[in-house]
Amino acid sequence: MFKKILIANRGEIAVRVIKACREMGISTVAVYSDVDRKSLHVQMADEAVPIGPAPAIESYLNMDRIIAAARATGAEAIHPGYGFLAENSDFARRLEKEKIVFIGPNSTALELVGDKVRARQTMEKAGVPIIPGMNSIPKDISEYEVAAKKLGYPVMIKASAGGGGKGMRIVCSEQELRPGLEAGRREAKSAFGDESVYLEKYIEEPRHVEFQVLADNYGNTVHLFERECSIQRRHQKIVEESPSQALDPALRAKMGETAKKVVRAAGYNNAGTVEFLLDKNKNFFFLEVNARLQVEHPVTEFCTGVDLVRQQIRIAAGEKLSFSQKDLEQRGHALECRIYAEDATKNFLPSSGKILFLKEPKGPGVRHDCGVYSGWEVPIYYDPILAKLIVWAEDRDAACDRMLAALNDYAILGISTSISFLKDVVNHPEFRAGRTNTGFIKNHFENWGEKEKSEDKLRLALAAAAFDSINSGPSGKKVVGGTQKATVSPWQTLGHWRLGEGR
Ligand code: MV4
Repeated sequence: MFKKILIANRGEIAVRVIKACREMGISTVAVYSDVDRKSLHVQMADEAVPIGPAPAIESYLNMDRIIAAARATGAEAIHPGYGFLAENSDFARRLEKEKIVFIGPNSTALELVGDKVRARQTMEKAGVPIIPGMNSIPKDISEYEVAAKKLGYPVMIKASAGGGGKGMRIVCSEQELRPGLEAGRREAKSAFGDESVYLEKYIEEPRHVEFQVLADNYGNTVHLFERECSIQRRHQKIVEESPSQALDPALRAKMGETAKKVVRAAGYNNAGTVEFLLDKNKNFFFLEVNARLQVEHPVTEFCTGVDLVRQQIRIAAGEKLSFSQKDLEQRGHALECRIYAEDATKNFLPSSGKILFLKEPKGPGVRHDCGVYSGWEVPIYYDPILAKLIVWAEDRDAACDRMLAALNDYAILGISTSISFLKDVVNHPEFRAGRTNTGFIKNHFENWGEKEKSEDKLRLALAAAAFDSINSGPSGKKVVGGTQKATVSPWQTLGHWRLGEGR
């Protein structure tokens, strides 16, 4: 086993990896940019190395600086977290040459799954269902026209080097195809440095269901069931859960076996996620492989009891999987809400500034994966995720109740967060009924920000009144024996008030 690991990331995921290392008796090296000098991951690691200025391209994406930091500290392996260099096959290949272990898949598999068209070819050959569409990049526009006509409109333009929704567009008619392709190519060229685009049949309001997989270096492969991630806004996931309401045991087994087939066909190892789209008739199609530990991995950890980061590290150290498929089962129901520093009433604009107060929810079945602390300043340079709130309960209804109670018990002051928006999502009757698909936010929360803004003034007035009544005795609570109890800060007894979100 490794003695020392460098974590090439920041925020809640760096903290998550550090915690796994501590449990395993592995020392940790954090890296940090100039604006992250006081960040939680830096404080928690055994050692910390500065790697450059705030812009990610000069720090967290700077391979030379990160490799130099590993050399200088004697770290034998690097955990990339998610984002940044996590799915960069050049980085994985460089580490292979440098004899530093990349805690992730081998560079060849990483390269294959990063090329969507090649991945489609490979999966089709392996007998994995793929969305009807093109399996090569044509030279001539006329070939796109022929393909689109054959597929039938609407079709979707996707970038071969894309993924996660970047560079996608829907085309509803032949007239839109040419301008769509031109714009799509331009976008792909500037975003990925590769203008290759291809067409797929457009699947309307699908569900996004993904399977967690683990593969060791000896050909042993397991799946750890699914996560449903249909609640998204502009390809940003908001709420994730396991199990999915859309699967029955037979479909789950079939998709799980298909996910393992994907892993084997790609020569993939370590942890990964196989994404599927599920259409209205419950047909499923392979979409892509996410070759990293995902943000939403804790819902799988809750339902299976497997620590995915520990497994990643064990596999990277050359150990065999210590369990097989029959040892795994899904228990109960888990939900995750992503806590973003953003203002839902200002079109979800990122919010930066100092966190003046943080009260984290606690309790049975509540997990808070947090990358921030009270007094810390949120920088503008990176993904605005602050923390994740994950709950587990015996069934979905109980998990929703637990999530709402935890969100109500959660206070972050000084910056705007997505907490109030999340409460309304989890409380929505369609969500409670399990009727989620990728159109959920657009269909039910289009004008949420405007409505929220107008209700805010009323809330402030009510909060002021609550303050007042607290100062004259805890509101709604009997004062025992006629003597007044010590004043309770409203932040300790916080219900569903929202105050001080930077407005
Ligand atoms: C699609 C699709 C419908 N039809 N492909 C989005 C993320 C990326 N991994 C692929 N994605 C999709 N691909 C076809 N042929 C729907 C999505 C999709 C989606 C699309 C619009 C709005 C939200 C979405 C959420 C998940 C998936």
